[in-house]
Amino acid sequence: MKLYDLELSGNCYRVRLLLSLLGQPVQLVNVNLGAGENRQPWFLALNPRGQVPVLDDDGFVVWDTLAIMTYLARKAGGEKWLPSDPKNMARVMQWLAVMENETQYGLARARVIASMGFPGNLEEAQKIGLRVLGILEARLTAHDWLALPHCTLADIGCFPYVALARQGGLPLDDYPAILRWIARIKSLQGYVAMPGV
Ligand SMILES: N[C@@H](CCC(=O)N[C@@H](CS)C(=O)NCC(=O)O)C(=O)O
Repeated sequence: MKLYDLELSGNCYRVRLLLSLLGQPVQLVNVNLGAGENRQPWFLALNPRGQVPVLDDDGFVVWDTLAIMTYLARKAGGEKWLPSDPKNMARVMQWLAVMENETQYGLARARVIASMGFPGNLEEAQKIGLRVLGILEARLTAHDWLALPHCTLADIGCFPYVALARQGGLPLDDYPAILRWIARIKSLQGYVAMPGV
């Protein structure tokens, strides 16, 4: 498998982490966004959105972390990461909706504005970030994992931008349940880190 990747991207990190937890070897191909490689015709042929990550599994090309994680979980993860039982699948999907929305528009956006000089409304992003941290803290105070009694795609999906929240000016000191959950993820067999996590 080949992953078109960027080391500092939390979106790409989700996929690298899942691949490692699944024990799947991968060849990483760094895409230089700063040099506009993602806007070159060869890359747009892989992903018309011009974004990383993109996975190429022996000629099967899929883009977007949600789609890639779904593919990998169902291909190599049995019933563990994204169960096929309707209720348990829905339990995982509702937290993946949080990954797609609040963690992205709150935590991830605050990070790129505060730490990487991207334009945008930091206060607005932090407000959304604080709201999602509150939701996660409440859930994780009562449960070890977000969706099911074990780690699933829901946890791996939400993890990167929560663990990087400090870079968006949102330290996690007041979120003990989130900190315990981060430690739990870090102790999983096959865990790999990224800079800042
Ligand atoms: N929803 C997409 C978001 C991917 C995304 O925003 N990737 C960023 C890097 S973190 C990117 O490639 N940005 C370049 C661009 O949009 O031009 C996913 O989950 O894969």
